[in-house]
Amino acid sequence: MAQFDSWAKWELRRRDLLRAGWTAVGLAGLGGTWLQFQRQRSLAIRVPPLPEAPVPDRLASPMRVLRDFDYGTLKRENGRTVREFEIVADTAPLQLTPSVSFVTWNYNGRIPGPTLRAKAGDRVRVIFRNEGGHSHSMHFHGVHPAEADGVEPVRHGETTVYEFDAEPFGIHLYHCHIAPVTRHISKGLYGLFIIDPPQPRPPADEMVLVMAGYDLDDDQRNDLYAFNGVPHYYHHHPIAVYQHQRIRLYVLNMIEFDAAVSFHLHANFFQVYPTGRTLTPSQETDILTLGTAERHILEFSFPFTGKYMFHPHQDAIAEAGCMGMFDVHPAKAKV
Ligand SMILES: [Cu+2]
Repeated sequence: MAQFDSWAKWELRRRDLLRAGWTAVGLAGLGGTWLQFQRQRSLAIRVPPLPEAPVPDRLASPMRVLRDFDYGTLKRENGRTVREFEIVADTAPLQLTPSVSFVTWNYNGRIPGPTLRAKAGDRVRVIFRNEGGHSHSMHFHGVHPAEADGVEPVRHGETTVYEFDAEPFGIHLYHCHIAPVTRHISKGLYGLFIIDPPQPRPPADEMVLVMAGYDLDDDQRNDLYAFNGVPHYYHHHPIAVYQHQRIRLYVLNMIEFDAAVSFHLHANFFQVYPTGRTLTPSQETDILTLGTAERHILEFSFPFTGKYMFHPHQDAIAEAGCMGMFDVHPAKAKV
């Protein structure tokens, strides 16, 4: 359980830091109330301990990425709640398979980048520093003025600030927008940007699944694929969940070079909240097709225990790394 212990300590440290930051800026009654509410809600959800598994690389840690949400540092300015995020672009090698090392471009030393999370109407301030060796940027999806659109290059060694209101609620993304954009994205410069609705969604075991591809030889075709950065990871290290408990997936297709892929869940059906823009589902299905940058919220629970695959139904893509499994434990089991 060494990995879980260290992860749990890391998570506790993160919460301590959040709590400390909270007190420091005196946020009682402000956006902090919402954060506190989110935390209390999450206590109603039981999350199985992470399975014992080696961390494949310090750059990518799919089990940590899975349930990690960055709420930023809360500040109060001119009567408004501001969420401040610090993002650094960097370059680093990532071990994709035992025999394949790939030079990534990444945000905050991880792929995908941090899952940034705000509440609709918050002011969002992103302090972006480029240490990557090439020009990069952060382009956010959502509604904002032109100056916050993130299409201007930020040169190596420079810092820029993107500031805008978090609108509209839903599941969005950010990515580098420097040409050739496909290359900057497929090297690893992307992440999720979740804007929660004013009335929070019901409690659930919330997870992030970002599909991506790797073009190893610059021929504009992907050679490997992955959920949350590392090919085949959740296939070899299934995600433990509890039977009968609501699961909420934030799913993003960030695969370049392939026009579209699907997301298919075995032995179950899920409810779809398109782009997270609704509070009621639009359909129930077991397969959903997503173009590049398309993303949706999916909700379901498992009626039976056991192991169940999830993957694109483009099976060559699944077999090249975009494959995962849920391991469903009995509702009252002590895992
Ligand atoms: Cu870039």
